[in-house]
Amino acid sequence: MRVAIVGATGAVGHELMAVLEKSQQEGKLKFDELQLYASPRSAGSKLTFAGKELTVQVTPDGPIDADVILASAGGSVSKALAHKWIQNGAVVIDNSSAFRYDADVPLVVPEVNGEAALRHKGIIANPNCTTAIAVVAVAPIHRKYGVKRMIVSTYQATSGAGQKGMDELLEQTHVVLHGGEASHKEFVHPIPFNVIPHIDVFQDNGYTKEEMKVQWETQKIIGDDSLKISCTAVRIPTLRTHSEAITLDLAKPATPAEIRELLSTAAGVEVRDDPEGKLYPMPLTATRKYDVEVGRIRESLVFDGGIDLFVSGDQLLKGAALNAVQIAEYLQAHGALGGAVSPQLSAVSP
Ligand code: A2P
Ligand code: 11C
Repeated sequence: MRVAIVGATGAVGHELMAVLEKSQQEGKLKFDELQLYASPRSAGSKLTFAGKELTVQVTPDGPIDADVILASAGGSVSKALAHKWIQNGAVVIDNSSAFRYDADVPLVVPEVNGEAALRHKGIIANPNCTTAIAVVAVAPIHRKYGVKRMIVSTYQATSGAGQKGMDELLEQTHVVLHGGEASHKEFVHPIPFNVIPHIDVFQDNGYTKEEMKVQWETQKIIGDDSLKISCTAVRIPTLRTHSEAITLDLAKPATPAEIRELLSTAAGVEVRDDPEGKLYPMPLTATRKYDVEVGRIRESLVFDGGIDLFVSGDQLLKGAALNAVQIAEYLQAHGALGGAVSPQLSAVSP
């Protein structure tokens, strides 16, 4: 069983390696070869996986001889190359938005619609981070109570713009703290001490593409096009955890206690909800955590029988790398991935 990472030197690539290592140690994803790819800029550089040095290679413009390819080098790279990578039978789990809305490409969050992954035709899409983080909390509620309408306001970390986004936050904060004026490149305005209600490009309806992705992708993952979602997506000066305030209008009324009880056993969720004890989801506590924190669960004052809640989830983990590896684990657990497995990982030389 051979795994490849395209975009191994990026922020998500880094997390993919960490999540893969843990998954292998825990016996979840069994594989015996890891190939690392990035742009020509990084070719020849070394990255350590499970105590072994692996060499980063130039991303091929043709087939990749692997069983599964975890791609996180951006939409344009995936769009141009993914169909070539899979010519020898590999499956791509793609972190970009290049294929998410194609009818024959499953869009998968394993806790919600893992079985959709089994119907792939060579490409499986990993959702937008904002959607993946929200949907682990909302899907169980939808299954039991029926979500009719959903209002989401996001607080999105700079990691959404990759390693360069996090670097810009740290560097420009340093500039401001030393009396300078912040500049910006990865974001549309300076990010230190600011919030920016503009992520991705504006659409004709006045919403940004990031905001529309939350509707398009949630509908596809949950399998319900009648679920209406209004989203306001906002970039904030944090490093790597997205938070979201979510209001749900439910078909069947629910109490906060019922929702707390339901989510306490939901996969991928950690209920963190004790306002008296100052316990609620926050980037500070959700960062580097696999589970999405859910709290501030309370009755909606707008929708009768509706619910308000707050979630925080690590953008690089459930929002990207972790979800991708979980899809691979799901495929393997269902006999849909990988051949022979040896206990030792063999390093791949270029
Ligand atoms: P490189 O480090 O060689 O530029 P991030 O999202 O953190 O910015 O990371 C992007 C990842 O995608 C990096 O690993 C980067 O490699 C890789 N990448 C960017 N452009 C290409 C390309 N044209 N072909 C292959 N990989 C690319
Ligand atoms: C952000 N959600 O926070 C974006 C990043 O569709 O995969 C991921 C964009 C995507 O900037």
